[in-house]
Amino acid sequence: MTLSQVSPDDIRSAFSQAMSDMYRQEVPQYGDLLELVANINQTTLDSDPALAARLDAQNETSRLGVERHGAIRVGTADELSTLRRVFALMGMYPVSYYDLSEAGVPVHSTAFRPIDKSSLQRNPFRVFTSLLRLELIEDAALRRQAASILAERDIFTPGARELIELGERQGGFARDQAERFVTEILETFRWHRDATVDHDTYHALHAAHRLVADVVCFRGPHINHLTPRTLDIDAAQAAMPDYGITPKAVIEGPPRRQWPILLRQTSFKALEESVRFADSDGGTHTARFGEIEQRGVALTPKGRARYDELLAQSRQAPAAADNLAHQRQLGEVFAAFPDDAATLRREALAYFRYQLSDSGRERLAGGESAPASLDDAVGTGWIDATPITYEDFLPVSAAGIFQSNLGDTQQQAHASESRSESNQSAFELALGRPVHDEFELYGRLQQDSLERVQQQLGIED
Ligand code: OOG
Ligand code: NI
Repeated sequence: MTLSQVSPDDIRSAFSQAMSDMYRQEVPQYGDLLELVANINQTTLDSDPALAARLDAQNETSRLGVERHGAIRVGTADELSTLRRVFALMGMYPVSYYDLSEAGVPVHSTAFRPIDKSSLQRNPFRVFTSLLRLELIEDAALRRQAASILAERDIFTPGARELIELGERQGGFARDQAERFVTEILETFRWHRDATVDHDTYHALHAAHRLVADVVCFRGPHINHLTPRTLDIDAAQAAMPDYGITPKAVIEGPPRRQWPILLRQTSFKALEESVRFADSDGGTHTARFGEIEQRGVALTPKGRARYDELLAQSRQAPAAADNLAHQRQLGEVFAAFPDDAATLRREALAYFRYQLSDSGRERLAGGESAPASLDDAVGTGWIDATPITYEDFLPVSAAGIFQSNLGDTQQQAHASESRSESNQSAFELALGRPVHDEFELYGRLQQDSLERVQQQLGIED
């Protein structure tokens, strides 16, 4: 990047805003959802000064109002790898591999997101991106037909393709180029009510799996939801009916906690939208829905293994009928998971960012020296340890979100949250590079903060 170039963080922010504006036009209920979440967040911050202070210390208050994730589904390796190049120009990189086929959904996925501290702080926009696995369509003729339909489409405008090349050649964009880039790329995510196939083809693909029809029958990977971040998802779920929104039955992920962990999500049903088929037949298609999420601290591999165990244990009980009962069941099982910052940190269950505290700074200036051990320095208030926010997704929750939008008749997900290696290399081949390991990224954020504060204090280790 040279001096006259726009930072990828600015491009990502502009793109995220443009996407939000477009989606608000396309799906008016999304506007209601934003309003609901903004109200809940304000009330939560007003009534919980400790939480407000914690978010401030994490430098997250400012990003909260712009924080979103979106989701798209693509059909070919070329579409996926070109999107990787597009997102890289916005400072977004593929993190983690999610195999949804274990839950009966014929896709595998990654999430494109910023990875370094300042970019995450600026705007953590993420796009959950799924690649359809055509090989899971059983009927060989239908599989070939789907592949040839996909081979004929280009989900990028000619202008977008030119700008991708240009941006890569220059190592970034000048301001006017960046603006054009955002405008051109937005086209890829737009909803088109004109399907590219006739009614019969749509039905055949739909019968194979609803997602197959959604990916194959349209001109591009329409954004299917944009999710704002709430600070209190239980309150948001309860308030949804007041805004004319019907939530799915249960909140996915861990239960409510004093120290929130990972990710909790709820969504509302997909909209039934009218479409026009290539033979001018009319019909409907459901693809787009609404979702809200609450984010907590990122867990270490040890914490995550504990989470997976408890989640699996909670799933042995018969499914609860409503969210209150579900949360009660989950809460009982998760009582075994520590719920205070000191234990989460000491037992290395979660990642923390270390910073010299105000009082540490004063004491240092006054000539005092800090305790040599990290635990003592945290215990005596020299160093603040604040939770590092989870920036990724959970496969079981994602499967639950997919399922709830496939209609209640389809089976519930029962995959484990554990990582599957099986198809990851095929996905990475299509993507054109390996995905980042989320644990490595969180570990590095923690380690960088630790080294900085140790240097400030002159502590060795
Ligand atoms: C993606 C569903 C997964 C999440 O938040 O877990 C997801 C999709 O429906 O395409 O967005
Ligand atoms: Ni989502």
